[in-house]
Amino acid sequence: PAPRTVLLTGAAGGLGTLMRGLLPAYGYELRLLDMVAVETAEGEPAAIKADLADRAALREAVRGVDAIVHLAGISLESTFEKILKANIEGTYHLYEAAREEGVRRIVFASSNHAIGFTPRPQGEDPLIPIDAPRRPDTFYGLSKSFGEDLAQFYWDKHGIETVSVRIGSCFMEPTSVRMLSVWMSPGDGARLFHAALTAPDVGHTVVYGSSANTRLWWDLSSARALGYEPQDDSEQYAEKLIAEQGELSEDNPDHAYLGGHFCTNPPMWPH
Ligand code: NAI
Ligand code: 15L
Repeated sequence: PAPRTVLLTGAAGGLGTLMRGLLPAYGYELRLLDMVAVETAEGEPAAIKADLADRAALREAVRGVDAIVHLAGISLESTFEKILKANIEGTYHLYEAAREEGVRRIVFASSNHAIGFTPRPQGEDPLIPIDAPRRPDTFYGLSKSFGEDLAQFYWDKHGIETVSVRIGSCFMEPTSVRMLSVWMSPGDGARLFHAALTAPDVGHTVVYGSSANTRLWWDLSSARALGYEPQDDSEQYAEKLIAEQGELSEDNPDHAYLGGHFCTNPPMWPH
């Protein structure tokens, strides 16, 4: 049966806030978790305030849910020590809680930065396939690479299914020329998470997470195979962004790779 009760970790964050608004329309009953207080709207359930380091709290949080959408973690570059605790150990703790409580499906927020040092397609180059070798561009990207391996391991060893979504940039609008290629509209994000929650027999499936952008860099076929049908295209923002910022020049090291500026000058998590 399709999952109904879903634990959403990272519910206070940017993507968590967008998905809290959009996923209930698909019939999900969300349980919210974050280490910081979640400012819930009227009608939303009170959130669980817990750190991914708190095994007992995680076990209680996952008890009885049909699936987990795992967004919590450090979402930009940070020190290795902080990434280790939040993203590597934290994701392990969540999978252990899922195993102990019998949760069978997880949607893992991976990132394009797991393959950030992949040269971006230029001109007529083919789209980047989903089985391109991983080339993390940061400790952050390295933690997403670990998360994908962890997901594979929990499928092979414990039969817990995961869809790892290598999200591009999910924000209300694209704000850079690079984002024209990797943008995922919030509406498409919800469509993709819904497909990842409901597609049968996913085992561990890795997909790119973006809209059907005209300037797309990667192959969406593994996402489409789950039933994902993107409805949006960033192209409507192209003229304005290119007028403001100029086209990506091929000799600019910041734009030579899929991960863009994360390869050279990654934005740091503020906490
Ligand atoms: P965000 O930084 O706005 O939100 C992350 C949330 O996780 C925060 O509310 C934070 O309090 C919580 N969190 C951090 N460490 C935690 C811990 N140890 N225990 C419990 N909660 C903790 O990030 P955003 O943009 O909402 O991204 C959500 C997820 O999606 C992240 O895992 C990020 O790496 C991933 N992602 C997001 C992309 C995007 O375009 N927004 C692109 C690629 C990946
Ligand atoms: C990510 O992984 C970050 O979490 C998000 O904030 C964006 O910076 C995104 O990648 C991106 O590549 O634009």
